[in-house]
Amino acid sequence: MSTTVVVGTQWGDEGKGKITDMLCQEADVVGRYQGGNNAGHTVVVEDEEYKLHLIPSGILYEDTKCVIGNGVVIDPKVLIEELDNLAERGIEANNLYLSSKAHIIMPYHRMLDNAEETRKGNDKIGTTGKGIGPVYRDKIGRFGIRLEDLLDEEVFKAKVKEMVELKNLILEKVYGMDPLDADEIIEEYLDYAEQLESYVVDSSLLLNQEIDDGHDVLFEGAQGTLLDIDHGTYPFVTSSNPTSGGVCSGSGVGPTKIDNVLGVVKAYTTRVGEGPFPAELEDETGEHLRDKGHEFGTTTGRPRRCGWFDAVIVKYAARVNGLTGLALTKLDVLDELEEIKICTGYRYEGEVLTEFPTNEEILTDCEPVYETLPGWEEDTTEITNYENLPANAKQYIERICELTGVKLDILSVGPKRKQTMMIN
Ligand code: 2SA
Ligand code: GDP
Ligand code: MG
Repeated sequence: MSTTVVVGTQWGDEGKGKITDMLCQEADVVGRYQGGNNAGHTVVVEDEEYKLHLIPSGILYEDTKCVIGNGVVIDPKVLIEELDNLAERGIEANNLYLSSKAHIIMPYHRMLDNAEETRKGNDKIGTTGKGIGPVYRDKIGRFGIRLEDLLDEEVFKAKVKEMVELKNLILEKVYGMDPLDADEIIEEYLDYAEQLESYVVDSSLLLNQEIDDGHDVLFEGAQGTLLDIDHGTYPFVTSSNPTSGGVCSGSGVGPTKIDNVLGVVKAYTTRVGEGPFPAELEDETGEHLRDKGHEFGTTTGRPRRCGWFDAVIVKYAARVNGLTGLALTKLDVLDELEEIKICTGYRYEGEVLTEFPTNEEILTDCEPVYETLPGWEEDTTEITNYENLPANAKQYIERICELTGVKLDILSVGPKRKQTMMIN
């Protein structure tokens, strides 16, 4: 029995959904602890592809309990749509649990997210437009509306009326938008309340009981380390803590109960949205990675920016997450390249930095320092045993482990379950 956290070590989309789904074969419970439906986690089972946004990637196993923790922000409309879509494909969410303390996304959050981005123009963050920043802002500002409020009609009505009055001032005066009608929102959301009520629980109690009963528990991070509000490339980040520390506050499980922190890492780097990206490739190789890796946003469809593997950021991710192992994904995307580069440092004002800079300006203005390794120019997608990998592929992986200081636990060479090697 163990408690394992699955975190993204880069800018998200490392393949956390696939890795979580794989680990769910053994897990009894899988929980989300931060983010919302900005996330897009893809799981491929046989020829079926599932894109999950709010529901943990354990839902495809009948007996795995799926928990949406207090640190997650829930758009009830999206959650109900996701449940309906799964039901249409024969997947019933009998084992879904929602924290009563999770905050809910309201229509004004989505509207403000998009209005603020438009207002920022060239300085925009490149958000997913799902209302994530505005809902977390209300949570921290103690204006938030939680799932438990939604279930109490009188409390909910009062809160919505107060908030709509306040938000209408901003929508009208700052953004010149039409005001919202509180009664319409109340009617819409009370209908959601009826549909979601049966899933709502004290999720901290549930998770701790599961751990104390000796069950295997997984926590599935969304986004990635460099999108963390504290440790990421601020201000070009999301508004939650995807790093492993976020598990404790976002689920109500203490740090002494966590055994492993598995860092999911793509064999190259991608980023969607604005912000610095030292190892970015704005050339044919970048396009090759995007085409072969199908690097388009799972939630928004936006093309992802692509670049070489950046060991500086993954070493940083190892530090801030306390990684115990790596799950390296998408190695197969590099199969056709003649040579492959790894960014090992950043050159800035005549010095080479090998620790991730805390200053955004350095990250924006630095030059990546690369070392070049030979490619393997062989198809790896059918390989099921690490020893059978081409020598140059093994050399590349070993160099990644050496530079980041973390051992390899899992290797993935395709989106399917069977294209996965468990190393340890
Ligand atoms: P937000 O919407 O406030 O969280 O956006 C803030 C930044 O966080 C980035 N972000 C993401 N980056 C990668 N993947 C995410 N999920 C989707 C996916 C993204 C998509 O799986 O592909 O479909 O576009 C995700 N969610 C948030 C976002 O790009 C901003 O840089
Ligand atoms: P997540 O947000 O970290 O769960 O990642 P996404 O699902 O947004 O993006 C990862 C994409 O890569 C998905 O389309 C996966 O099906 C796919 N994928 C995962 N692992 C591999 C792999 O090893 N090789 C290839 N070619 N695709 C993979
Ligand atoms: Mg994703």
